[in-house]
Amino acid sequence: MTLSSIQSVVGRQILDSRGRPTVEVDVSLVDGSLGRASVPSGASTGSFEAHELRDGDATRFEGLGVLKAVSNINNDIAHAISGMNAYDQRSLDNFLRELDGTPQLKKMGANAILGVSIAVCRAAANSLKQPLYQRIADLLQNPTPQMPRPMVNIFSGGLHAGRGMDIQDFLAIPVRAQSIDEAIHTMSRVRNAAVRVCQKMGLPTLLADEGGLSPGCASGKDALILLCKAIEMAGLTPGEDVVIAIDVAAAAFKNAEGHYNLAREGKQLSSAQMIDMLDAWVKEFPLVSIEDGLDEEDWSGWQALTLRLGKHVQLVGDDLFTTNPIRLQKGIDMGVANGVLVKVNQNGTLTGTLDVITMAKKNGYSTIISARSGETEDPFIADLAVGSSAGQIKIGSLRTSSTVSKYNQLLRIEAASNAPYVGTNQ
Ligand code: 2PG
Ligand code: MG
Repeated sequence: MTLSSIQSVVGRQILDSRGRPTVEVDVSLVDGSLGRASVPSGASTGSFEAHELRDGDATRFEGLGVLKAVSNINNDIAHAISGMNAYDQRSLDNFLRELDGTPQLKKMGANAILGVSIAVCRAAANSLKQPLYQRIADLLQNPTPQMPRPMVNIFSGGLHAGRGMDIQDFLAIPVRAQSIDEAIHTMSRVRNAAVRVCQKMGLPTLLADEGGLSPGCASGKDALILLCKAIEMAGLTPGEDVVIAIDVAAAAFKNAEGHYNLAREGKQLSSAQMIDMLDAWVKEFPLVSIEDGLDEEDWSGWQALTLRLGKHVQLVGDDLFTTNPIRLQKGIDMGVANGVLVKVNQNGTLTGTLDVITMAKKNGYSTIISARSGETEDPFIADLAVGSSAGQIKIGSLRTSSTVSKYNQLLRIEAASNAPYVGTNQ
């Protein structure tokens, strides 16, 4: 036992931003340092994500309880990692994977393992009297932490808004801003103007799962027009001050016959027709980033999409890669996509996530640290984005405390650190 040894591990069930149960973990070290972490949860999940262990007891929280995962933390995991050195994150994460013994962490639950992994990282940062982002930078041997550029959800559809629109996310990216503070202000202007545009057009302004609006546009093109209007109404120029990203989340509407079923539009498209549609949007709008433009198993479609648009558009794999090194390697080998969405709970451990970021960067893929549509007030991903110099972060909209907690953490880090904003000189 040394001062940085793990002394206690306590898991509990708390609620996420959708009011569903999730895991929270407290880790304490011999020197008295504490680390707390809670685990996010997706709605449009990729099939190859690490396994979220749910109780399945229909009498409690509609089967979504996480008491089994909590019990795994408080018994097997707490017992097994007691006395381990919290400074050795890689050994700890490897050990947790071995303890589980399944590739998708089905036995302990990725929610159990991830909660412990992040709580240990925080406890170690506290023990070392380091900001969390600096601890992450040290784990990556990254000498230059950097503030990320945010992509901010303005309009939602898909599984985040009762399928009110076929395409899941319409996001704004501030390209003129020179600091996170200015970037957030620019996005706040767009978000507020979006409300005014919707009100003017008689469209609903109630919040979707990630704090964006769900105007229920009949087509993706209509939503892009609406977003450009919001940017203009904010007194900003689309394409100059603010550009656009979308998350198609195509796996959520690919049907059993292999067609992309745009139900709101009443259209069934082939892979090639989807690519034509996305290409047309890129030509007509300042659309610079497309996530999950095709299904997670449509590898040949992805190759064609990358050949067509990959030179000048960021093509991001989320459900496609699921923050999984094997899937990312396949994408690299096949020339598929040029960006990776990074979600800690898709991978299951912090070290595994950092390894995916390293692999992406080595191969020239951009990295976007992303929240899930079910979040807690834990701002961990803000520190992860800065410490890994990921370049970009996707958090949701500028509403609700689970989302705003991350933006606020970025503001705190910017105010207290020398980390330059992405794209500014270092
Ligand atoms: C996504 C995320 C966030 P979810 O698809 O990128 O928008 O959603 O957490 O539901 O997978
Ligand atoms: Mg996505």
